[in-house]
Amino acid sequence: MNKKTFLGALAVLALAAPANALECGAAAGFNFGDAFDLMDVNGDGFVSANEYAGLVDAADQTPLLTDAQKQAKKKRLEKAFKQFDADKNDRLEKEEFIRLMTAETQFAMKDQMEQMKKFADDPDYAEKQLQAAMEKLNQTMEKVKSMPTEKLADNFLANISNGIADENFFQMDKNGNGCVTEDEYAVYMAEYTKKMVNDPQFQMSEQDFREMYREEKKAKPNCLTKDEYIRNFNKMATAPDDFDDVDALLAETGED
Ligand SMILES: [Ca+2]
Ligand SMILES: [Ca+2]
Repeated sequence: MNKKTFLGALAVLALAAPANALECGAAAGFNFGDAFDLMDVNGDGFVSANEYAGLVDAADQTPLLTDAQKQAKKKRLEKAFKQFDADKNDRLEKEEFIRLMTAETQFAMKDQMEQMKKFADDPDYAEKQLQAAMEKLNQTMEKVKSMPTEKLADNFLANISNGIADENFFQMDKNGNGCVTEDEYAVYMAEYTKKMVNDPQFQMSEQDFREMYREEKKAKPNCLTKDEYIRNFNKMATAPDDFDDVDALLAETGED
């Protein structure tokens, strides 16, 4: 393997997968506070076990790690969630997350050093790994290129919106049985929108959400499923496009 290929392998190591990107980003001055904001999908100020699972799964996508290394990384990350949850509230506040990522970076660097050593010792192995990684990257690029920009943007927004809805559902469905009751929904949503919407004029009360809950099409009474909630949430998220509804809302709140 010549020097150019070796440098290429280094570049591939730095690519794509979120966990890895976060680590590399940190080296490039991207701070873990920014990483926290990315991981806190629904923006409520903490990373839940559900949001954190995205980071653990991303270990599978870490370029050039062996399967054994990926598994070890996932186990390590799973354990870290409990270890770094200092106040034991099953969620990572910003400080806790930053401490976790700082420790994880050390491990990730060790993994990469091991890989680099293997590459240096075995050029054929390195070449093969590099080719596989490049192929994967090309496939992703082709997929992205073949999609019209508008569709790409729509998908991007839909992913964000569905991600937020998914996390909210996880928070509301306390016993994890796939059903959110009217009480769970109304209490959580009123609290959540209070946090997200600064202008009190556009905040909604628990009573507003109770009415919304009753109007939502549900297969079972007093049980909002995740699919139903995602539909409900997306409807709410796109409401401002519907001018009649905004006018009605303004009229209701006594605003001309
Ligand atoms: Ca969150
Ligand atoms: Ca905590």
